This record gives sequence, C-alpha cells and structure tokens, in this order.
Amino acid sequence: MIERELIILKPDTICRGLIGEIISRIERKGLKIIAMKMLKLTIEQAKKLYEAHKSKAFYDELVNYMSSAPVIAIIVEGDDAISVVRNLIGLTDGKKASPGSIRGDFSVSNSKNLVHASDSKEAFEKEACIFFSNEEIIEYKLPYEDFLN
Ligand code: FUP
Repeated sequence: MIERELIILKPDTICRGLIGEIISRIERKGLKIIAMKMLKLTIEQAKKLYEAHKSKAFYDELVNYMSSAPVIAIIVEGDDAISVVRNLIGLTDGKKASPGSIRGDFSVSNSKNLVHASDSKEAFEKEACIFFSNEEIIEYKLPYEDFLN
C-alpha cells in the first residue's frame, strides 16, 4: 500500500556533513520525496515531535539537542514507506543497528543517531503537520515511477 512517511535529518547529520549521503540512500531505495525543508526547530516544536517520550529521563536533553542546530524535514511516498524507512534507518542505538542501515553505518550513539522517522501512520499524521502545511506537499509523477512499485 502506498504510504507517506516523515523523515527528519537531525542536527548531527547536518553538522557531520552527511546530508547528501542520507538523502541519496532515500532516493536510491526508490522512495519519492514529496516535501523537503531545512529549519531550526523551536523548543516547542521539538517537544511536540517527542511528546510520546515526555516522561523519560532523556526528554529534556533530546529536546535541547533537536533544537540546537538545523534539521532537514522530508516527506517521502512509496509502497509500505513507513516500514521501508524504519528498516532503512535501523535500530535506535547506532551501536546495535545493522551495518547497511543508516544508523548502523554512521552512528555509535543512542541519541545522536542521525535520523528520526515516524513509527506508525498515527505518528506520521501527528508529526508531519509540525513541519509542513498541505500546500507544501507536492504531488507529481517520477518518469521512472512505473519501475519502482
Ligand atoms: P526511534 O523511533 O528509533 O528514533 O527511537 P525512540 O522513539 O525509541 O526514541 C526517540 C529518540 O529518543 C531517539 F532517536 C534518541 C532518543 N533516545 C535517547 O536520547 N536516549 C535513550 O535512551 C533512548 C532514546
């Protein structure tokens, strides 16, 4: 089923010069980018993104970190995009993520793990509107789309 998925390239991606590497992996996988922007999150936006974790000990540190430098927000579309992206990024802790995944290849951290991706359709609906209005999501056809799905 064609789904949409929100991906956030976190401050460590931008500060380590890995933007191109990670976007390239998303494109090469066959996901269609339908929205993208760079922004510096406010504390309020970061709190909203990680609302589900507000009772956790790491919440304040996570919120401060996410608003410490720019992030890049992306919406992709593709067949089963949510599970495809979750597999592409790997387990939360970069030390445990499989080689071949983004976190497995580039992170040794449980917090500076390069990317966020919504973990369900419900999370996507809640999180995507923190970053994008409906007008900023662009529907178009890729010339090679018939070869993807
Ligand atoms: P994920 O969906 O893989 O990004 O992971 P979680 O939703 O479990 O966690 C959200 C974010 O909290 C992680 F990306 C990093 C951060 N985190 C910590 O900083 N410390 C922890 O012990 C666990 C998670």
